[in-house]
Amino acid sequence: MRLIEELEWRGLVNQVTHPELGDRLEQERFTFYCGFDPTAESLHIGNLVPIMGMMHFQRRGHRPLVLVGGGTGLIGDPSGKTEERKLQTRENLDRHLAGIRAQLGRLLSFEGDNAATMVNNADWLGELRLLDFLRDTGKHFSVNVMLAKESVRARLEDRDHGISYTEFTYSLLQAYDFLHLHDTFGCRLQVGGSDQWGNIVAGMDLTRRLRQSETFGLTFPLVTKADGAKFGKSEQGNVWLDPARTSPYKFYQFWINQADADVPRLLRYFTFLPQEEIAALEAELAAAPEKRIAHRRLAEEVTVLIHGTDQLANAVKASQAMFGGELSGLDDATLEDIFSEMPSTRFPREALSSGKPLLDVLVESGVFPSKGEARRTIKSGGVYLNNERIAEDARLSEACLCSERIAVVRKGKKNYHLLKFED
Ligand code: 485
Repeated sequence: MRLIEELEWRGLVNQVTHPELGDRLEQERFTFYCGFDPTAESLHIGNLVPIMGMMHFQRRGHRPLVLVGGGTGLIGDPSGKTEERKLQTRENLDRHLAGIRAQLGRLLSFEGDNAATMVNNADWLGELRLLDFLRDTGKHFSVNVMLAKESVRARLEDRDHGISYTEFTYSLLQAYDFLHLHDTFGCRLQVGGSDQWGNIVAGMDLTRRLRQSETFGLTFPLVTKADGAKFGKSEQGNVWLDPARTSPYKFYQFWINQADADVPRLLRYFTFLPQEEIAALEAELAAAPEKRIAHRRLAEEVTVLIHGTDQLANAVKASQAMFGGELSGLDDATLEDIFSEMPSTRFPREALSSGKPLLDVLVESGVFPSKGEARRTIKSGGVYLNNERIAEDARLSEACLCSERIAVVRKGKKNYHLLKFED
């Protein structure tokens, strides 16, 4: 399958500037670029579609330039935004830049004959002199045309959410980047999300006017869910690629919990699985959705891609723990993460050596309203400590701990309660 056909089959193409781009991508090796502004310290899964897109291009032999917006990040792209952004401080921007550079660095290949190159537009935008810029670049932009662009037009209608001169200038800077990368690296294609269309075309126009060179653009879709909602947020907010912000377990669970109707599309977007394999998973999903085989495969593929195989193994183990699986070997942090939505009670560490009956502990921590009820449920085999059934006469001891400080109580199938023994 040709690259463009694969991208189309996966639903990864929103628009192309030239109908012949697909042919050209088979005949020539392109240097292409995609830009990321350092608006946060980590990328989130909203950025994953363009990253997957870049990876597809690289796998087919094209050369990626990964641009981080150390310059444009100081300005703020108004595309798709309904309000003026707050300016970032330079210190925050530097921190964000370091974070996203590291993440992008792990996803693309920086080796081989189509090795990716990372560039930072602060290196050239920072050198621009205002008068030169206005004369050499600004003169090629028509304010009339700019005002008609979607990103600007939306902001003109509403006085309260207007647009500053600063943000208005953003697309000139991105256009200048394309020109610069064309001159420096022979870059002929820019890719980005559908909100970047206007900026991409602006750069193509500038390069045509100043260099008489033909350049290309391709945009990826914005991912939405079957119910129309924005994709990529959980109830707790963004799903980040940084494991310190969204743990690999939570990340894995995010994919497992997708609606059945979304899974076929997500498999195409976010995995490199071939067509036949995705078709087989879709058939499985239609025949036996309750088995969640396709969901699990999706979660595994994306978790490995972002967090690696060790973290995937942990995430799978943690997920099984929730359903009564083995808990030993999980540490405090993992247990707190898995059971973050469950209640917990703190006890002093000394309680462990007190030999106190577990019955009392279960009442003190509110797992049961009375000893009588606790006793009855234990007798019927419905109370577990670290997922092992407990006896009526069980007592507290160090052996009750599952990890460094935590013992996990379960009542019935899924009612968990953590006991935390602290110094
Ligand atoms: O020369 C460039 C300088 C900056 C940029 C691109 C080229 C960044 C771009 N203006 C932007 O704002 N991108 C967004 C970002 O950085 O978060 C998102 C887009 C999304 C997709 C993604 O970046 O909203 O559609 O392009 C990679």
